[in-house]
Amino acid sequence: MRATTLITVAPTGAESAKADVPALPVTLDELVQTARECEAAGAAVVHVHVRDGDARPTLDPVRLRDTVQALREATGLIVQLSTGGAVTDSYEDRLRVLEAGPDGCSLTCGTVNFGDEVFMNPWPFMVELYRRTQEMEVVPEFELFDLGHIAALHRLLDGHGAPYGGHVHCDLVMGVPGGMPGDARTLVAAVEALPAGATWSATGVGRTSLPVMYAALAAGGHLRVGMEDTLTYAKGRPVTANAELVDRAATLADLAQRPPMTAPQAREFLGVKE
Ligand code: KMH
Ligand code: ZN
Repeated sequence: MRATTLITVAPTGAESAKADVPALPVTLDELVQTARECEAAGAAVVHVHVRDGDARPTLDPVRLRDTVQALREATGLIVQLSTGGAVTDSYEDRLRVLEAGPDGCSLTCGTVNFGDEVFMNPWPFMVELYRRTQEMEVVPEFELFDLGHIAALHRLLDGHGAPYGGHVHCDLVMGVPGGMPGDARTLVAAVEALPAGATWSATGVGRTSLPVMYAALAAGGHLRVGMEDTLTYAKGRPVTANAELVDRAATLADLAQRPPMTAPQAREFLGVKE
């Protein structure tokens, strides 16, 4: 079978304000439209953060459920909900995200400094979230912001069994101020420390987006791009739409002779429930 590249789009995030970034998709209509464009450009997974009526990040259960349903109706994308939310969200609200019935969710494997804030993921929270993914048949994607998070991932898998779907897929989130740097040598060190058989994507935040993308393709990894992670397409040139980031990732994947994975291929690859 020909090698392919899984492309995930993270279109919104919880950190940027609509007032500062008018192209950010924050309403349900904007998100669905973005998801359609990104699917056409080569994405197979959408990593979702939801906003409220004032465009502020929210984990409101009704909005989350409506969003999952709308994305399923409008696209074939795998719907992965963020359980990271915003740094201000409570553990209880973050655990409740799974009740919206997504295909997958993020599961961050440790606490990390996050710019001037702290993104909290203490061990008991990680374990409880992992247990609920198994019980509720949601495929977790292990978010790794630092090398120490990989040690926590080993501990989680050793002590608490295999993930739902039977496959360990990770995302190296690189270049966050406080986490691991977004460069090739750190990426290689992280990949070498992953559990045997795990697959991985990489995300370079801010100006590390391109170096991380090239390093990931060279090292056989998959890609995550989107306005959650990068607001600048090139120096002095803001991103105008998520689809242009997906389009560039797809072009580079094609050039690397590993074209984008389709959503049905990605479902099988990740072990997502039919
Ligand atoms: N917004 C960050 C605090 C995730 O989606 O799981 C956490 C985050 C990771 O974005
Ligand atoms: Zn996120």
